[in-house]
Amino acid sequence: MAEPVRYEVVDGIAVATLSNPPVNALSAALRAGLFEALRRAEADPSVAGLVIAAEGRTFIAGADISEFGKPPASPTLAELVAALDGAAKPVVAAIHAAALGGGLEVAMACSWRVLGPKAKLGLPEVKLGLLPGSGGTQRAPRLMGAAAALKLMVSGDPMDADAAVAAGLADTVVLGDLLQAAREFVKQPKPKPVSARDEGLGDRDAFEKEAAALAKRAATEPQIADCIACVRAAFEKPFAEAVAFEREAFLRLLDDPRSKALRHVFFAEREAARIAGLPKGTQPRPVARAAVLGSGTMGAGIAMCFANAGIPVRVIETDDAALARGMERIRGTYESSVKRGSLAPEARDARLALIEGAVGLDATADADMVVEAVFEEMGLKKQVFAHLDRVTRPGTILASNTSYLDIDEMAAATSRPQDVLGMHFFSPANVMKLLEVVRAKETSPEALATATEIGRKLAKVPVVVGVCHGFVGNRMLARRTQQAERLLLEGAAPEQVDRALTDFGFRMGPFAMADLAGLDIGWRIRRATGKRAPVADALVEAERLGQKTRKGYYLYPEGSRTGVVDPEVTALIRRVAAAEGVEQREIGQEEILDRLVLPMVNEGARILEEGIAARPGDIDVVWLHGYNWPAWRGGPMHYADSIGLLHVVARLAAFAEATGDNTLLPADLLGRLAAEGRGFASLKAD
Ligand code: 3H9
Repeated sequence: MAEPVRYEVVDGIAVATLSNPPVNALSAALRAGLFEALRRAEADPSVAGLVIAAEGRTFIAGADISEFGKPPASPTLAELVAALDGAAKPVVAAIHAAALGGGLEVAMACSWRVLGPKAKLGLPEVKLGLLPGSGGTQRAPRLMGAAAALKLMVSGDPMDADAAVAAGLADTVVLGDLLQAAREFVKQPKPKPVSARDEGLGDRDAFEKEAAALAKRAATEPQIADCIACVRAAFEKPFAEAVAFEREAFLRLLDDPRSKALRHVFFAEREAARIAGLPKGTQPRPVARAAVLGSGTMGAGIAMCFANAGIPVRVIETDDAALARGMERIRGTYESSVKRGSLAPEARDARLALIEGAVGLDATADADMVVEAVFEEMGLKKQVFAHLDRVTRPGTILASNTSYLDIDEMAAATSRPQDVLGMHFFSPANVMKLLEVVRAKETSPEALATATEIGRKLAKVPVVVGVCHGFVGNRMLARRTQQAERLLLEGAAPEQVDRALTDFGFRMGPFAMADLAGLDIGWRIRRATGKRAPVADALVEAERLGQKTRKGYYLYPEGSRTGVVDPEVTALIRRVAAAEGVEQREIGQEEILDRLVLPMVNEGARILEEGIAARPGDIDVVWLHGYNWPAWRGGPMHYADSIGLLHVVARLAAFAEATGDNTLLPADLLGRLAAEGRGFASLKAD
């Protein structure tokens, strides 16, 4: 492998050029190379100073996250930063792109920071449940003032070049030759190190005000509380002591399960973006025009996704009246974004100009991709696919937005099953990030690559899944829904069940969610599939359809979207339980949580066994972006690993025995991993 740091001396100035693809993370080799470059520059009497520059799409993306948890290799980042800070000769960071986390900490230990126009400076550690752990909590406050530095750290978002200079974090933006400009800085007298610029901390009251405003986040996110404590230490402790304090906090956070979960999410998201088993060199097809069939809530939302990404899209309906309603729905959604201030009127106009309405399937003839969002009825879907097969060009991607129907059956209605797949958007489609890309038996690698590539262009997180009822997300959700209903029969109250999940970190529990979505939706699906849910069915039969009828699992007083407990529901549940012959009892919160979550994990294990998902991390990504699973819990499969699979197996087996429900028996894969003392994460290495 090429050396990650190239050292050269030109006209008495040393330049260390970093090259550690893909993002110049501060791996042990990069740290050693940079440390050595500094040593050589310091030792060479003919050298006036050192410029640190980098090649590639980032300056330095930060510490190498994949090294966390491994024994530290010398020089550590802390040693490197201390050496830069204490250098006798001037050191200039020539930052052409993003300098993040440890990357910015390296830059802040230099004498000057010279930026190219595309530079971005940020401390994103909080997003990984961490804080800047190499002096960042001490140097940023000395450069930009403590209050502004705290803001930068807790947001985790980077500043652009001009803003960074205006804030004092960097010295100048250079439009021309960045390296040349950095060399000019070396010729200036060396300023005192940033570590000694205590006067830069600014007003303590302003900092305390900023800290007080963060009280709510600090109570639930330990890294926020630690950021505040470390910046406060900058006022109260000598520099070296404050850095040691920061180090201690960093190491504590590194070991916290919440940070481990967030780091798992970081890698799982990136891994999910790689399609398992795709032949090397597979190229996505260009998609210049799209068509969406149906302009109901889903269809309209999907069409907006294309327009938001700048892709012209035709919305197709069966008649003029339905089309007019659909186009009005789209206009209305954009309009409310403009009213809320989240969309500029010009952007609304540009997006609307990309959406065209048409009646009849023949209007798909010039599309490169068609997404059907018609009624969930197999007969209808097959007719639609057969028609699309006749009118669209060869190679056009034919996608179904079905939530649970068999894509293979739809593909069989065409003469080109290789172009057919599922693109399962989540509601509201223009907001939710998840896109399940469903690979059918004969879907071609090109079609799969095209759908995932388009998913990314639409700002979605695409995850490839296989064909089965409900795919990954809804198949697992069905297990949770089943248990939620069953828990009511056994004596848990709806608010108790909801609280188990909101306490866990979800924004809403299953019953508050059902009331929001409307109870009739599930009821209709159960009717069509011959299933029953005694409590949910009884509520619908009592015309309690949720928020839209102001009563469902809860009661919604006039004008309120927050449900209150309704004694009528308590009585209804009791009646239904008696009719079903289920004895009611007191159920604790811990059991409720386990009954809701562990059967999902079990179903996830079956999904892995069947190859419906390629990796446990893919399942986690589905739940994070499709169902708002709390990121700091890492997703259901990571959560199972974190509590231990032996425990999961024991709990499931006990639930199966107590309820007589054999679907709760631990899946083979789960049992095998637990017996071998392994977790789902170990499957990656298989
Ligand atoms: C830190 O610095 C702690 C210190 O304060 C103290 C330490 C003591 N490490 O996102 P992409 C990989 S904490 C290892 O698709 P983009 C990534 O996994 C760190 N690997 O590209 C992927 O690999 P693969 C603070 C990393 O152009 C590949 O690079 N820094 C790291 O869309 C491409 O990534 C951060 O939190 C890393 N630090 O976005 C920044 N970063 O190809 C985290 C990336 O095998 N990184 N990889 O899947 C990012 O936000 C984005 O990656 C970045 C590029 C914006 C840089």
